[in-house]
Amino acid sequence: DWQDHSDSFQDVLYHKAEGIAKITINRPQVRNAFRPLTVKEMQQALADARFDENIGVIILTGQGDLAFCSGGDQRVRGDSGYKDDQGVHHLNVLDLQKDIRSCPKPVIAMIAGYAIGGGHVLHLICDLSIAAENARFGQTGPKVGSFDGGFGASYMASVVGQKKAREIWFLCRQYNAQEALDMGLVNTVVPLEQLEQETVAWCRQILEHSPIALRMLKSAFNAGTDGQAGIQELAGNSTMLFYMTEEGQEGRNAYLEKRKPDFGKFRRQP
Ligand code: 2NE
Repeated sequence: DWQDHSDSFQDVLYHKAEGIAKITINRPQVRNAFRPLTVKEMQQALADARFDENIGVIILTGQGDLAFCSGGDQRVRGDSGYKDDQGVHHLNVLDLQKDIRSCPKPVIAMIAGYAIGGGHVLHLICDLSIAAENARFGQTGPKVGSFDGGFGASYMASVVGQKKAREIWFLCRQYNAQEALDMGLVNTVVPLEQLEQETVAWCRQILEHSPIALRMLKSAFNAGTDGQAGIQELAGNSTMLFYMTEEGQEGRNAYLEKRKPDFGKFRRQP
């Protein structure tokens, strides 16, 4: 039973239940295209889920059966980004992508209908993607005068291979759920009516496992593709684990007690 935490949001629904947070883009009239406010609210919900100790896994999805997300709302696209109500131009979805990548909890895309353009990149960078049979995938950038040369290009190539990634971007075709499964773009395909049930089953299985092991693995996978920022995440987790040891705490304690640290009592592992 989902508990509703959407109160402060306009474009997003936010629910929690039994260790799972669910962030839903709620703009079905435009196939869940995002405007700057949508992205801002998704970032806020994601931050809440990250800092909520009871949450172990996060679902990202779109309202209705027709679309996960159709990318940036072209109606508010200005000359240098997407316009907010004050007229300021943003590409803040790139910040959201980084937030999803660096969130130490698994993020799962639950996809019914279209995942297109910037909406396709959003599912791509989630840790896992679960697709309904009616899901359709693709990029449109070169058709509408846009592109995502960040994760949208290089991370896509690491997921589906260089040839396929170039095909997806250069031809702007749409791919059905089975084709997406065949190229490793999604983890599984299920009948539409089972989409949420199956996604929750995957979440429950993840929730049975060690949070630190999952956290370390996510940052280890990121380290392989995210350069210095990926290494920083993995290293940050190492620091966290070191802080949890007596050896790490001896340094802190000695400093606070104004004495010389005694590291001699700790074994030097081979
Ligand atoms: C998603 C897709 C394929 C769905 O097609 P269909 O036939 O199911 O629906 P339809 O009739 O095209 O769309 C329904 C309504 O939603 C609006 C449409 O204009 C239409 O509105 P009305 O005519 O009923 O008033 N709508 C859909 N997507 C929208 C969008 N992105 N912005 C504003 N309104 C949208 C089909 O709708 C489609 O191809 N949509 C456009 C996909 C697209 O090109 N997205 C932008 C890519 S660029 C991007 O996202 C981006 C980036 O590349 C880099 C950084 C940040 C963002």
